Amino acid sequence: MATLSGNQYREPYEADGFYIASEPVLPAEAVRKACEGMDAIRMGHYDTGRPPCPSIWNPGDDPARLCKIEQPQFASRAIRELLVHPALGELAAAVTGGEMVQVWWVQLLYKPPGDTQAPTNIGWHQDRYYWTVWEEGSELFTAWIALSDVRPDCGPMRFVRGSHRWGFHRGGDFYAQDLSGQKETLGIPAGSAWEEVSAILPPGGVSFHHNLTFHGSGPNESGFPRRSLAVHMRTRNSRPVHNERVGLVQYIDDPELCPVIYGRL
Ligand SMILES: O=C(O)CCC(=O)C(=O)O
Repeated sequence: MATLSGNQYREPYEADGFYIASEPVLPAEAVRKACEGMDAIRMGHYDTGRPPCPSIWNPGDDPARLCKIEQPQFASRAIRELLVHPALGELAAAVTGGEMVQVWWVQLLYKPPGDTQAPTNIGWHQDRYYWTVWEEGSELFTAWIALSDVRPDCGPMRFVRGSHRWGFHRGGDFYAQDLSGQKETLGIPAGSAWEEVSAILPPGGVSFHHNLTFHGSGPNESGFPRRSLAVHMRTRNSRPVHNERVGLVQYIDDPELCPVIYGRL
């Protein structure tokens, strides 16, 4: 059903646990507007009239810390529009082979630059650890949209190649700051190689990763903010535990907030 043909998208995703689209997928104008939406949310201005979900970073908090805001599409029209751009859904379907793709949770991530003591690293983790509201085996993945130029010195996300085949480990921690120390505690399967691949992306570029792929990121030494949206998606092969609408899945029946961006539910 995917309109982007061929296995060039799906094969690397299945082999490596990630796919990096290093050419812009989303148009510059839509990305520019989403950046304005991001700035507005960071200042507490919501053009939809609705705030994002409770978040670890709130307007007025230390600008030197990593800013993570939950469900920014609740609060910004431009971010909503970016998520439903057809190119994103088509690529997500091509990468995962999904006949249906739905956005079910979004995180705004703004990693400030600077040689600062404030925590801006993102520790090694598997997203599945945080997604216990979904039944085991659910097809869940993340599209990470770059809203700024994500160069090697910006603290890009780093994927561990093939780690989606290592099973589920409980040792990951999004908030860990010592990435090299943490790596030693993760219990990598014997005989497996730890190979990190940086997701270098232009504005509008997108990477996709499997829910078991280990990933993390270091400091932003570029002098300008690293801006992105982590867009958590699912295919039809997914189901909330007991089919209940609680926690992270509580909004999935609302197509305005959790749009189906490819196929039909
Ligand atoms: O932005 C990062 O460096 C990591 C984001 C992340 O953990 C995710 O998208 O799942």
